[in-house]
Amino acid sequence: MKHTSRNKQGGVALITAVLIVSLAVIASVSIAENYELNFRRTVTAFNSGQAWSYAKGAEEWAMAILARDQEDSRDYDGFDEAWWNNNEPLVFPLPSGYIEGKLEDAQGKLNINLLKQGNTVNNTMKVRFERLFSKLDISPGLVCAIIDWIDSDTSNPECPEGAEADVYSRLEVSYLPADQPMSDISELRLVHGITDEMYFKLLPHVTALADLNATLNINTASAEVLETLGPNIPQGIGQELVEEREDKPFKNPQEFVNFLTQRGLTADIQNSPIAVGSNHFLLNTRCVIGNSQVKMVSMIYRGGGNNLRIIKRSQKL
Ligand SMILES: [Ca+2]
Ligand SMILES: [Ca+2]
Repeated sequence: MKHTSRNKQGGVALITAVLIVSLAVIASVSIAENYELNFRRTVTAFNSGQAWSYAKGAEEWAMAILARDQEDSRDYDGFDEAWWNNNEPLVFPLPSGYIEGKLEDAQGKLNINLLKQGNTVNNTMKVRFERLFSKLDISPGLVCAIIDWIDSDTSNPECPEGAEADVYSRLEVSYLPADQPMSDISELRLVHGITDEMYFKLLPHVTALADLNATLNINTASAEVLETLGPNIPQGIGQELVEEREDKPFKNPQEFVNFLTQRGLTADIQNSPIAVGSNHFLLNTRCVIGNSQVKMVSMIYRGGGNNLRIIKRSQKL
């Protein structure tokens, strides 16, 4: 009996021992997995922290280039200058990764926020947008919907294709228009009537800058945008202008006017002037370290006297 009991006790002890060993194995595996996970998390956090630091460093680099450009040539900003790299990013190797940066002019596009001038519609800008929309096979009436999106009025559509709050509130997923200037061009996707296809067609030619003094730079504007700057500018003239400025950037707006005059064309730039330089540049940065990637867009403001600063920064997916 005692023998049986001893055997039983021995059996229990053995089972307990096996259980303890099993628990210890499970615990150690779990600790190892957690350690591995935490280690990987720490490495990722470290790498992405480093990538952010490099991306911020790229801003300093871009501002130095723009400062030098200002010192070298105060009279214009064009594609023959050092800040422009043919729309290609400059790539720099890093320990276990790389960083790339691309600078572009933010003033080479039609600014949606200029469609309003105080409380009234800027008709010169409205007509430019309508011309652009027609060129891109988008209904020019939709310019009204954009004006309604940014104007403070909440109930009177600008034209039949316009849209104020009541239109948005009747949508399946309803929302309200901003009724104020756009803070980012991506808001255009929310404007009633603008499809994704239209948005991506418009994106190379339109922007949303808060600074209403940011005048269109004709040295970086697209052929399509250049053709919106006067009535009846035939298709092809924009491309001619783009080719002409390649070797000889415009040094003043009058050179552009003269180009049109020589071809019997006119520019309507009185109420919304054009410029040959820029104060706003976009830096697109991508930094890859190990498995971490940081993509950032920084808006650089360059005022007079080497006054350079970042005025907007957003992370891209
Ligand atoms: Ca310049
Ligand atoms: Ca409105």
